[in-house]
Amino acid sequence: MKFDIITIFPEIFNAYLNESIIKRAIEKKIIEAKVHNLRDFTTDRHRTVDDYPYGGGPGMVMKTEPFFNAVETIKSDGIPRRTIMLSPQGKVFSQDMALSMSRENHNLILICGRYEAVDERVRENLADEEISIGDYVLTGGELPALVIIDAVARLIPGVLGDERSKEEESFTWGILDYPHYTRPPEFRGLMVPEVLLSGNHKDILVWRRKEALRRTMQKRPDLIGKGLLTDKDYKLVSEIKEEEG
Ligand code: 4GO
Repeated sequence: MKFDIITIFPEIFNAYLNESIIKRAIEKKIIEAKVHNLRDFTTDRHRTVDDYPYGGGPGMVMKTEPFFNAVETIKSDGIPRRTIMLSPQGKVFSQDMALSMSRENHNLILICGRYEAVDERVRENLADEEISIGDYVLTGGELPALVIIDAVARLIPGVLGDERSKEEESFTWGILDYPHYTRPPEFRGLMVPEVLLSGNHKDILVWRRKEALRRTMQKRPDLIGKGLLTDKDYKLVSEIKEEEG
C-alpha cells in the first residue's frame, strides 16, 4: 500500500515515518510513503502556494494549480490511487474506516491543506473523499494524514511484530482494551491482580473480557449498545452491574 502525501511541510512526515513501527513497515516494503513538496509543483519564481480570498475575509487560500500539478504528476505512473483530502468537513475517521482502508489496500494520495482553507475546486475535482480525524480545527492536514497512515498501517498483516489471531482481533473489537500489567507483581504495595499470576489461561481470558466490559460500561457506555456483545458478554455485564451496585 502506497501513500503519496502532498504538503508544504514535508519535514513533519519524515520525523514521524522514520521512527519505530512505521519505519520498520517501510523497510519491510509492506507500506511505501512518498512525501511531495507542494512548492515543487508551482510555476512562478516565488513558488507561491497561497493567495488572497475572493470576496475578502481573513487568512489566505491555497491555490488550485499546484495541487492539480501535483496530483497529475503523481498519477502519471498509471498506478490507480484514491485521493483523500483532510478537512474538518470530512467523514469522521474511525477504527472501522481504518480497517476497511487496510483491507481495500488502495494506494492513497493525501492532500494536506494549510492557512485558512484550500480553494474549493481542489476538493471538488481532485478529492475522491474528505476525511476528518475529529471535530476540531487544526492549522493543517498534516497531523490528520499521519493519524490515518498510522491507524491503517498497523492493521496491515506483518506491520505489528506480533501476529495477532483473527479471533483475538474480533474478540476485542468495538469495546475498550482490558487493563495491562507487567513486572514487578508488587510495587509499593500496589498489586497486580492475582488471576494474571495464576497461569490459568481460561480464567485470564474471562477476567480480561470482564474488565474490558467494566471499563467500557464506565467510560464509554455508548459502545455497549452497538450490538457487538455476545450472550456470554451480557452475563458478564449483569455480574458487573451487581458488583458495582
Ligand atoms: C483537518 C484539517 C482539522 C482537520 C484541518 C481534521 N483541521 N479535523 N485544517 O481532520 C484546511 C486548512 C484544513 C487547515 C486544515
